[in-house]
Amino acid sequence: MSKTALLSLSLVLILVLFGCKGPSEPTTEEGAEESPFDEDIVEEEIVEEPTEAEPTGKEPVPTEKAPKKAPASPAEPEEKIDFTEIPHGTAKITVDADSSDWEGIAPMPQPFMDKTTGPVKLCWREEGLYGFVTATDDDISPDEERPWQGDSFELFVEKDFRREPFKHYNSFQFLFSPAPDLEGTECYIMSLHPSDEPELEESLQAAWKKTDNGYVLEFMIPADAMDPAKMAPGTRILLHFVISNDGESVEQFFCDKSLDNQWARPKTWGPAILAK
Ligand SMILES: [Ca+2]
Ligand SMILES: [Ca+2]
Repeated sequence: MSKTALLSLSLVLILVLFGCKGPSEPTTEEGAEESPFDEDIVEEEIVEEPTEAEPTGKEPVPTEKAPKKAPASPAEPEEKIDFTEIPHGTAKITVDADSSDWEGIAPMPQPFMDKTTGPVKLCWREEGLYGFVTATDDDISPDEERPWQGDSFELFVEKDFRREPFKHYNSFQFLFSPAPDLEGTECYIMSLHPSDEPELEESLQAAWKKTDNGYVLEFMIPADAMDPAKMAPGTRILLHFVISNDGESVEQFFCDKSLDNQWARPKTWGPAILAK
């Protein structure tokens, strides 16, 4: 073999070897580009799995414990109210100005006058609210049109115990006056309230009688006229009463009628409760 022939053969071998290596490199590069993308997907899948599993495993535990952990909210302390008791009249009462059916019933206190007892008795029965008033008055002179300006007994009742600052459809003013001009024990009777209910006024009963130093007056307000205050133990009302002599308040239960129009402000009247 000549030298020229050997060189040619060597060149051919070199070209063949070079030609085989050249195209193989890019395929490995392409594979290297894909691998990081695949790893990301795997990582995401691994991360997602525990986050979904954790809450589902813990959820039942707190929902079971929650009611036990939540303590009963402490009840708000009720406002302390001093109620004056209106006794229950166990014996039948006849509205006739005779006090014999009141012997077992104690007189009402009069906190406004710092008196634990006074000339007014009240009691309740299923049929209504009763009262017996013993007034000292040496000259009986009622005012039929404006009883509060003459000799009279006024009873103020807020029947729903809302303790409103101003009079409303359930705040009532009942007025009873001795009536020397009328026959027998007949009285002047008036009912003042925001709504006009003449049948209510007609349902009120009263009787009076002169005494040595004044008069006595007995009355009854029927249960229907006291509605929504039920004639039952525990019923709460606001109450005020006044005995007037010639328009001047001489006996008062809970506030001063002549001051700041308190006669028209239930909130200034006294809390009272029907006793057992
Ligand atoms: Ca009687
Ligand atoms: Ca008088």
